[in-house]
Amino acid sequence: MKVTDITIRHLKMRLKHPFTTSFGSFEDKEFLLLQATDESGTIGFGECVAFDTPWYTEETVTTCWHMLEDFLIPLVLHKQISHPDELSELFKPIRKNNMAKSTIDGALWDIYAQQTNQSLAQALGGNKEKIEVGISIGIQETMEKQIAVVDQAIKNGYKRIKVKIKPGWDVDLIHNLKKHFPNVPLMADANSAYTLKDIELLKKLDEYNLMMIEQPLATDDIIDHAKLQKQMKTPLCLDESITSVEDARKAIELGSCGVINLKIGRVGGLTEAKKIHDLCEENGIPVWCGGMLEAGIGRAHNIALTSLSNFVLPGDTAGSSHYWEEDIISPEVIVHDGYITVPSGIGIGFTPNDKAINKFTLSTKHYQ
Ligand code: OSB
Ligand code: MG
Repeated sequence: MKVTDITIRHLKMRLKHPFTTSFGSFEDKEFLLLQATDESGTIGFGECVAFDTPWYTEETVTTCWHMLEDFLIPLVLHKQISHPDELSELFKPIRKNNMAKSTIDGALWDIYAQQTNQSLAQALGGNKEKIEVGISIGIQETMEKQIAVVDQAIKNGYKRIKVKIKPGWDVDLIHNLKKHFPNVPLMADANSAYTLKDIELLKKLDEYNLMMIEQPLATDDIIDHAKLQKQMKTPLCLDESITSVEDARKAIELGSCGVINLKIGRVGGLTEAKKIHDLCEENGIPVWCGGMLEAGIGRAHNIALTSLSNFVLPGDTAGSSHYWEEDIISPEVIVHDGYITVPSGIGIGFTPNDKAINKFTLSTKHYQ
């Protein structure tokens, strides 16, 4: 393939419910949508998962647009590329900026799948017909509200419940949830809100038989996580700390975690995500697919990735209607009894909804 045209759109979509984590709240999702056309006219889409604030990682909508426009798009336009894996070599001179890189990687994997007449899931080597779905629930204003929201999610059939914790909203929360829902697969995500000074508090969580505790310590740490893991029986799951297959290798070697949350954007694209998946599989580390409050294109890519064999735990890719009044793909992502069917149509298996995309677009720019 040879990409001849790229369009970047900046979209803003209102979340149905604000989403609150230990680091802040989201009411809207602003993001970039990249459309790449190759010389034969095949069109692929990539969704940039970066937020408009640098709270989760350092990248934002604006830094991604800058990296794409000034560095990444010029490396790709009019180049002969036979497989999206080649992007890792092309992008090597550019440090980090994984979410920006992943935006192009996603569009090229979409084109590649279409040109080889496969679904994106097949192109990636996935073999599941359906995937198990969990849900990530933000911090609520009161315990009553939190219990009610968890109750509703269980009734909606989600296969595991993840709640967000932060100092002052942790042991008591988990205690209450376990009391109300003793048999529900439950986990907690701290988004780096603690340090090793909190070890006694974190060890209290060991009593509750959580499936795992996600990213309790610093965003770039694997050393302290290894120390903590040695003192806890609950598996730790790394999210923010894993940005590459090298990070994953080191974390596994050190014993920093028992589980890895894989996010395509955080690791720089589907090619790197596959490498991490394979490494974890070889080492007996289960993975699951994390979420970035994606709109439909990003959601479709997550579903395709989750069809790989070592995604053995339910992920955070919930249905479109959990987040949006209207999504930007047709059909929307639907959850049935806690499962999403992996589409078998070629490419991502969902059609971008031009009308919805236009409605949510704030600005557009073309590159040739
Ligand atoms: O840490 O996984 C996270 C949302 C925003 C930023 C970070 C995270 C999350 C989620 C929500 O947990 C996942 C989703 O529903 O898309
Ligand atoms: Mg997380």
